[in-house]
Amino acid sequence: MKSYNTECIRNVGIVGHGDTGKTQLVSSLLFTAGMTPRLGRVTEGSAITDWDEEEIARKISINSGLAFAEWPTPDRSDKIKVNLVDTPGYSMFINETKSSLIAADAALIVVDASAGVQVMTEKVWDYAAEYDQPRAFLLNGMDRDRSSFERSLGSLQQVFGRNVTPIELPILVGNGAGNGFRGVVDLVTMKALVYAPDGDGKARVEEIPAEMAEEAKAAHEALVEMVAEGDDALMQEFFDEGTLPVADLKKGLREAVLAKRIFPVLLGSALHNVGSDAILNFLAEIFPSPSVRGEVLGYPAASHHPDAMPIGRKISDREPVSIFTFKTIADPFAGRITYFKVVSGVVKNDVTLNNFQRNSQERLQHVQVMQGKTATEVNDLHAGDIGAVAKLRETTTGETLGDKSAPIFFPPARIPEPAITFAVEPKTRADEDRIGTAIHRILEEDLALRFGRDPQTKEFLLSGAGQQHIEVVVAKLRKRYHVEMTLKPPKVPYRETIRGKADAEGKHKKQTGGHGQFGVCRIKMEPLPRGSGIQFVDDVFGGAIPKNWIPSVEKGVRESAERGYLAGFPVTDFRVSLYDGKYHDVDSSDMAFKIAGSLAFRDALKQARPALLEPIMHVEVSAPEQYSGDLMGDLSSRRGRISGSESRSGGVTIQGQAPLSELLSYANDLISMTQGRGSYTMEFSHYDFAPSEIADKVIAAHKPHHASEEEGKSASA
Ligand SMILES: Nc1nc2c(ncn2[C@@H]2O[C@H](COP(=O)(O)OP(=O)(O)OP(=O)(O)O)[C@@H](O)[C@H]2O)c(=O)[nH]1
Ligand SMILES: [Mg+2]
Repeated sequence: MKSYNTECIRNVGIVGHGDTGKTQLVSSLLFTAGMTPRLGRVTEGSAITDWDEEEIARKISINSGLAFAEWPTPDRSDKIKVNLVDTPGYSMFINETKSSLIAADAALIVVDASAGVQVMTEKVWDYAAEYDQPRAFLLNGMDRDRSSFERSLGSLQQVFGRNVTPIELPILVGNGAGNGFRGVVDLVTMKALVYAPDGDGKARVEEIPAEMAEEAKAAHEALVEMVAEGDDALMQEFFDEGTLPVADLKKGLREAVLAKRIFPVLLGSALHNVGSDAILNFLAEIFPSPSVRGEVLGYPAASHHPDAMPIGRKISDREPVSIFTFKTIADPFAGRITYFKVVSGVVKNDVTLNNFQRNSQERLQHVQVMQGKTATEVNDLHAGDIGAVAKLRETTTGETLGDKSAPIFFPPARIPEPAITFAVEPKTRADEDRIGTAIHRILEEDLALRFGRDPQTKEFLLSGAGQQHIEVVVAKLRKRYHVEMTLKPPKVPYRETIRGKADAEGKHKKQTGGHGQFGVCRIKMEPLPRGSGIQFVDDVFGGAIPKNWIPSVEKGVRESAERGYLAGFPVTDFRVSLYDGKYHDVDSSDMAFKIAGSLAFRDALKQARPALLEPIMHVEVSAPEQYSGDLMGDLSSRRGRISGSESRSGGVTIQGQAPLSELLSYANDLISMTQGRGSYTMEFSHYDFAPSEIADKVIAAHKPHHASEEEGKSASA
């Protein structure tokens, strides 16, 4: 395998709403570039980047997939290596998209030409903007019956602004449906590109059809004007000549895209392989090479402080080696596979690098490039390239490795906290024994997943982005690791807090044989605003409790706050001030004061009018306009509050907030309400008091074992 220099590399994130054809597109591009002998198809389970068995079974992307196309350009003798990062579009798996898009230098946002902008279109736009990446759109599915170039373009411009500019126009026969989408007019070269449906993806170049000439000329001029706007010399040339030579137009477009002044729109049918070579030309010629995006910012490895001064690293072979890991695959047979981007320097096969986070050495045996699941070993990878390596000892996703002499730490993608928690139960004792190792591997792969144990019920808890996410994990556990788990109904992570103030004493005194135990503390407790957490204040004067026992009281308070009074949920948003106490020279101990702190806390909690908090989610629902009324009514009946709704190109997007407890079955309910045409996202927003009738039910269902409370009563009496 040839090795590619930085200037000959493009890293493109293929992103977009679910089911818009991203994975099919990647397979069609790979076939067009001659990378695969057959055109892989999602419907047949043969798409190159959906190779995981869960993906094949469900026909959706769950993981990001990696592939590359080698593609020639007119102005270079070498081919360009276009690395394609195919990402999931479903909201449940969108965290995976965010964490792998970080490796790209530009994003191709795939939009369904019959649906226009959808919920996840905006989300992935935001991710690309967060990473400061140039963006372009592909209106895919131009063969679909209900597709419309004008409507989709209108919806894109309405949401993302007038800088969304078509660089192609559709050539349609009849109404365009089925195979009536024949190709595109390339507004840069002003040629017609005509394709054989289900062919090799390469265009026959023709003159623009006469009936489109006028429309094409107007669109061409609009494009030229947009490009020239940012460049005085081009503007002058445009005024003098009335047009621009193709080479100048391309150069100007490249610069405008890089500067995020223009977001080009391309057209295609991934399914019928129409438009593919023009897309590859665009990715290779107009999208930037890694180096022209400038320096990558990192931090001195030693300092993880958020205010630390960043240091820049040029994407160049001449800089010290540094790589950033953006994905981990735990293969039960091949072991751990790590995807990484070479930020600087040249990574030679079998090199040993320093992991700056862990301060340990990792040997990169078998440096590879990926074509879906197929790995090919390479001798080296240059700055800006993307590759994979098997069997790193301890490195996981989001870490920086590099040359020991030049430490740097690239910030990882920020992934939100899980939205939902399920209790899972091992089917047998053997399953219980195996769960630990298996789940550990899956956690490494999936940054949006959490696993733990309920301190109260001892149940295993799995938290993730939604029910489907958790179901996929349970399926993986079964198929890959032969661990059988039963999924129980989802749990709402309620919290408890207080509404009033209290003053309490905790006294622990025991006289047994020799050494006694003695500790007394007095505390005040008061509520804090939502989101404050727990504050512990030392207000002890005159040594009523010696300094060294004060942390013991705090420990007692904090540990005790893990189980609330009402229903055993963690207590939060309060301040405890320790202001007095008593000690004994011989009998006082760390343990005695910890118990005293815990007793004082339990007593104060009871007095301070404990209350139940429930998580409130931010929800965004999109569906065809006709469902608007039903969806709003439904959200209100879920104790939801609607904060806005927007209509565009036949669709409506509704935003609002609702308690998580009312949304547990929303995924399924939405499907039946909208005949499967609605989609939604849900994100944790904040905690709020649960209304009393709800709180009463939750408390009744979670009757805590009152052991700790009994203990509290006897001791504080
Ligand atoms: N008619 C038509 N169907 C398409 C086109 N592209 C993809 N499809 C079909 O749309 C479905 C979804 O395609 P995928 O490539 O899996 O979509 P995706 O965007 O990768 O979906 P996620 O990864 O799950 O978000 C499949 O059944 C494809 O065959 C297209 O251009 N025209
Ligand atoms: Mg996909």
